[in-house]
Amino acid sequence: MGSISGASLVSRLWTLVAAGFALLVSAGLALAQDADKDFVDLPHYGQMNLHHPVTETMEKLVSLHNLLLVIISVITIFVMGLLIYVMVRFRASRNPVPSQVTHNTVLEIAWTVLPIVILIIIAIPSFKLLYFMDHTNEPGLTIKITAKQWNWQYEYPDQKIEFEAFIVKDADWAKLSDADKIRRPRLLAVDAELVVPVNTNVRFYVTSLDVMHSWAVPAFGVKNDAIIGRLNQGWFNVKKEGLYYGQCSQICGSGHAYMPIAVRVVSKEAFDKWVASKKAAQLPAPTEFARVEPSR
Ligand SMILES: [Cu+2]
Repeated sequence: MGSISGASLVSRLWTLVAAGFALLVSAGLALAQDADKDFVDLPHYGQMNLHHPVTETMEKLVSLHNLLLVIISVITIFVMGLLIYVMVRFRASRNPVPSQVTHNTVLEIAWTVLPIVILIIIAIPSFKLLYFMDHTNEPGLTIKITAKQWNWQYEYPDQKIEFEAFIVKDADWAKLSDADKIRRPRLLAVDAELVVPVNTNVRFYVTSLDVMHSWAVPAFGVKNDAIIGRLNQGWFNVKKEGLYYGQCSQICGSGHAYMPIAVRVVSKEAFDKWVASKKAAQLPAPTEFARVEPSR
């Protein structure tokens, strides 16, 4: 083995310094995004790890992911170490007569009990999170999401608002200003964003009119399948105002990549204003579909 030359040491140190600098810059960018009032959840240069969490669900998902990462890393390193040890220690040249051992009670109990303990350690937080994500008992707003090939239909039953959201076509997207192109990236920009209030439990029901789709917004830690004839339920409570993107996450045909999701999270006052303007702009429902209120 040759010793490390001075030049090589300097180049290694330089790589380390550069990596540290890149990390600082990306952390700075993330902080700058946090401070931004008009926050847009977009990937940034040098980003690592999952989406920046903006709901308690996503925070819990990130910590479960981190716990699993530690567990699988330790297991992988341990198994790798054992394999290397066995390959070296018991190689044919060093060990010409193979071992005839067939049983070892202590080892067998250990490799049965240890995985059980590890699985229990994983299962407890996993099930807790699963039940936490399942539903909310105190919804502040309810939304019905209907998927179809290839766009989303949104309905606010209590506010009596409904609209469809389509992807912005390339020709229209090209006409956007440069600043808008960054905030509303190609293939993610939609013509009508889903608007929800901040710090509110938003319950949503999701279904489909044709094939299976999936309504997913990574920063919220939400991904619920839209299935024909079924109403799936989910919820989120976003802590930070901004614009968040997601995509259909169930392969649903040739337009699968062209049904993005954009959710604009606004203050409660801004949400009320939006509801009022949306209602004013909406045409009255045809009489044959008008709701009949039960008489008391
Ligand atoms: Cu789809």
